[in-house]
Amino acid sequence: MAIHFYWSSGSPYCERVALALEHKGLTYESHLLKLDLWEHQSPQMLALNFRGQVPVLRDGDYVVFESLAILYYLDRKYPDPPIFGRTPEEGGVIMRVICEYQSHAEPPLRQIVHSLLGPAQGQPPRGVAERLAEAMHRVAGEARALEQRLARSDWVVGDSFSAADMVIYPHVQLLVQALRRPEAHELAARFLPMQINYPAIGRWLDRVAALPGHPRS
Ligand SMILES: N[C@@H](CCC(=O)N[C@@H](CS)C(=O)NCC(=O)O)C(=O)O
Repeated sequence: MAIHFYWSSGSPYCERVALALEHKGLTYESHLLKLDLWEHQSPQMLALNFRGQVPVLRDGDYVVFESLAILYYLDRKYPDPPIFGRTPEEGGVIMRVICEYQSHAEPPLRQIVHSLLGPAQGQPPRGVAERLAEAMHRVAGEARALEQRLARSDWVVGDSFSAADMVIYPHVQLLVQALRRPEAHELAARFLPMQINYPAIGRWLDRVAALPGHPRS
């Protein structure tokens, strides 16, 4: 039974799943959907995910969406190599780090990325700029914790590439891309260059970028 992966270009959530599929060496059929043509909202896609979002994974008759749920399913179904740890304790830490990331880092990070790379790009108005500075402050604090982890190990948790790396990496990559825009110059000052402010995160970004599973087309 074939695995079908429905995804869109530039989506950090889809990249999580691509990283997991490649890391596990799974064979799958790739279905690249064009969001600007509303292909993710076609009747066929809405039948798979009523929310009309990607990523979606179909494995035989089984359908799962929500990127984290897909990672979990893949790990239960195809456990080797594991991405949620080799022991319950390691699994607990991986899930904790993912939950912490989703609670504390992802919302302000998405705010920044959306503002700089979303439909209303350009120099933000004053009130928005203040909110972005506050978001950047929160992201920088969370990044310090990540920097400490990565200064001790090549990977976010333990000594191998895990679901924690897969969840966090695509957003950090997108953040760096957003902060390199000229209008983000001031906002980026405490984050870039990575080699100076967050050298271990910078090396980790290169390490993950060298792995297969970064859909770019
Ligand atoms: N929480 C979801 C987020 C998925 C998501 O936001 N997907 C975006 C692409 S990055 C999407 O499908 N957007 C189209 C839409 O919402 O209409 C996950 O983790 O899978």
